[in-house]
Amino acid sequence: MFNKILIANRGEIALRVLRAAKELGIGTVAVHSTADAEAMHVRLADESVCIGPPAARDSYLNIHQIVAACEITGADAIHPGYGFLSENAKFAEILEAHNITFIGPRAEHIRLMGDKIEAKRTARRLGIPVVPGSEGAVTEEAEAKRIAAEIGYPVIIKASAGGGGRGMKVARDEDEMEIALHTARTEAGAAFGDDAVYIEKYLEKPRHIEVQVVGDGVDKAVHLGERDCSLQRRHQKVWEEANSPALNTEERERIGMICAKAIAEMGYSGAGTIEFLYEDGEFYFIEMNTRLQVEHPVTEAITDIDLVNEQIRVASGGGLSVRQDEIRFHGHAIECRINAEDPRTFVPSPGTITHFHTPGGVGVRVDSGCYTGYRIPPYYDSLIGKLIVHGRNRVECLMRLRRALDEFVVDGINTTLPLFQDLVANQDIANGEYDIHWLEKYLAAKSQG
Ligand code: MV4
Repeated sequence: MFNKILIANRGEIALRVLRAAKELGIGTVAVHSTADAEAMHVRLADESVCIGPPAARDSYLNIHQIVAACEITGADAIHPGYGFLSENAKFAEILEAHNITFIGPRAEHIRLMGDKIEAKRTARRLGIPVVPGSEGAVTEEAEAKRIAAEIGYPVIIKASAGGGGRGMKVARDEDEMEIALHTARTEAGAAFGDDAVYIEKYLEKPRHIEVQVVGDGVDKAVHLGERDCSLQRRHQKVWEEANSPALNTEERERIGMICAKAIAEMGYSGAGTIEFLYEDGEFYFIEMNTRLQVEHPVTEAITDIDLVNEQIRVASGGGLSVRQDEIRFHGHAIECRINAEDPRTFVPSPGTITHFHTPGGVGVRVDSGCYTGYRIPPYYDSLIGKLIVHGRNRVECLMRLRRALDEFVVDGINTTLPLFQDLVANQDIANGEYDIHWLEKYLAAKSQG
């Protein structure tokens, strides 16, 4: 096991990793920018190192500073959290060269999944169902039109170096193809320095359902069920739940086993998420994330498995703590992402929290680095905390969520808490009847009055 873990992140996820390390008796090193000197993760860590000015590229993305902090403190492993350096294959390689363990998958798997065309090719080869479309990159208009005619319009053109919604263009008929292909390639080249694009059948009303997996890096892997993350705004998840209200037990086990088998066959190490679009009873692979995700706590709630503990175990060579046949899914969990933003306009709202009171009681978890008097710096994303609620079933979970939201107090700044008050009162949400477009339509209707 490791002696000391350096946490190359900030905010609630730095705290989350710190807690897992502490339970394992492992020492912790926080790194922080000058803007985060007063942050909770810095206070709670055994040691801390200031790694640079506020701008992320000079601090949380500054590989040399982070490696130096590791060498100064004698940390033998780094947990990257999510975002920042968590899916940077180069970073994983540099750490390996310095004999520091990257708590995450091997660089080859990070790189593979970062290339969406290669990721899809790999998924198909491993028996994961994918969206119908081009086999690889498409450059010529004639070829694009031939593929689109074969799979049928509408189609979507995606950047191979994109992901998470960046660099996508829809073509509804052959006339739209020329502009869509040209625009997609030009934008991909400008944004990612790689103009490779691919084509898929455009699914009109899917849900976003993702499967949590953990591999031992050799030949074993488990799935921890799925999360439904369909409620998004501008490709930012807002509300996530496990299980998906759309799936039955048979579908859950079938897609879960397909994913676990594929991950075992790859020899994938650590936690990962396989993302699908789900429509009319069918799963379609779109991407794989090779990191711990923001919404991982809903999976923890329904499985009782500590995902960060598993990541650390696997990275240190200890293998998985559970076999598939030992994993049980119980009850229902929902996560609300509380952002420091205006609940109507979503304009960021940094500043000082004058009063911070979190809900508690049965089935309630709050992951947040905030406290009364904390000043939210304007330099980073606006996530200030996550409210995760668990119940024996979805109805109980929703009741509990309404109660927990009522207890939550964040004064001094705007937050998205009022949005969740609205959502828990909504009939479509109560019925679990929503797709990836539901939230944007709901918000548009609300702003119309
Ligand atoms: C799609 C799609 C429809 N058809 N692919 C957006 C994020 C990226 N991960 C994939 N995305 C989409 N891919 C096909 N073939 C619709 C989306 C999409 C979306 C997906 C998940 C959650 C919210 C979304 C919002 C708009 C579009």
